[in-house]
Amino acid sequence: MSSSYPIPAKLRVLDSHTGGEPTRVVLDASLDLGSGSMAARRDRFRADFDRFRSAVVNEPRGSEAVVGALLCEPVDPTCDVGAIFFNNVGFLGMCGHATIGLGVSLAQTGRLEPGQHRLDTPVGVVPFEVHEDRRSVTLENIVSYRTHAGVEVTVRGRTMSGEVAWGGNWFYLVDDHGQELEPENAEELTEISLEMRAELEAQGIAGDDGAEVDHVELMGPSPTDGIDGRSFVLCPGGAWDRSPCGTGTSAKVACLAADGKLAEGEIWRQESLIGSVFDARYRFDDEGRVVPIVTGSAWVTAESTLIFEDGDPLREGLEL
Ligand code: PYC
Repeated sequence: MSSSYPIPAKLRVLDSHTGGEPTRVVLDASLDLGSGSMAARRDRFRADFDRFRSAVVNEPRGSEAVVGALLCEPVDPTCDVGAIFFNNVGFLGMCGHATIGLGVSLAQTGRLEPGQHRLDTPVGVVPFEVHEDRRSVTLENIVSYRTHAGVEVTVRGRTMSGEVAWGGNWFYLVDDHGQELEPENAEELTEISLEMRAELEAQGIAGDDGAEVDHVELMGPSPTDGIDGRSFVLCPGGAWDRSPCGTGTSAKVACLAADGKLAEGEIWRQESLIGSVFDARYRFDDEGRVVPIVTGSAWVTAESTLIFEDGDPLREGLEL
């Protein structure tokens, strides 16, 4: 962190939730992130402004579930919006629920018209459509794919087999975990998923270029007709995603496509632990790669100004 960087006294934000998962869009941070690519700007954010990240999303102004979206000028000239996503412990590549939250928040407050837009992110360009209701958004995620199948982990004496896939973040997806995916089990599911993640790390299982597989996605059946699967997603900072997780749904779709279990254009409806739903499908790009397309809805919860008073011992947030 650059110790000379002052947390601003005030910061305007838009808060929303997408299927229960909070997003905080930062409107006017004016951080000097340089003139490089979006990934280089994310790296500069991480290196020089990490206290800012913590101040915005952590308690007492946020919570471990909040994903921040720093609104920035896009680098790609075909884009009209840029964003860098971050959470209680660091940075995300892409974030599906936050892209939906961002689109709805900007549309509901008159900053973006319904229609087609293009979001520049550190991991690629994400075209998205804000629908006329200004409530729902369809995003075309970056190319998603499975890198490993049949990856075994043993936790509490049970050996499970799962897949590693990229959907804008790295996921370990497991079906045969033997757990009930119910909200009252959230604490236990979190513990088990943390143990699985530690086990993956101990085995040296990683994504491309040695990237940490920092999300765990437990899949199971839904009790509701018309829903194809329920997911519990553990996020990098130990929070669980209240939404079905846009990048996690993308990773799932990539795995289904790899197994020939979901055809191009066919709908996969994935719900979260609390029953919120994303509709997903995919198309093949020119190189035959899977491009997930995810639709969900968000609700604005606040248009506010965060205040960082001089002398507040928690000005930089509480990093637990
Ligand atoms: O929706 O992609 C997502 C996401 C990632 C982490 C939390 N939500």
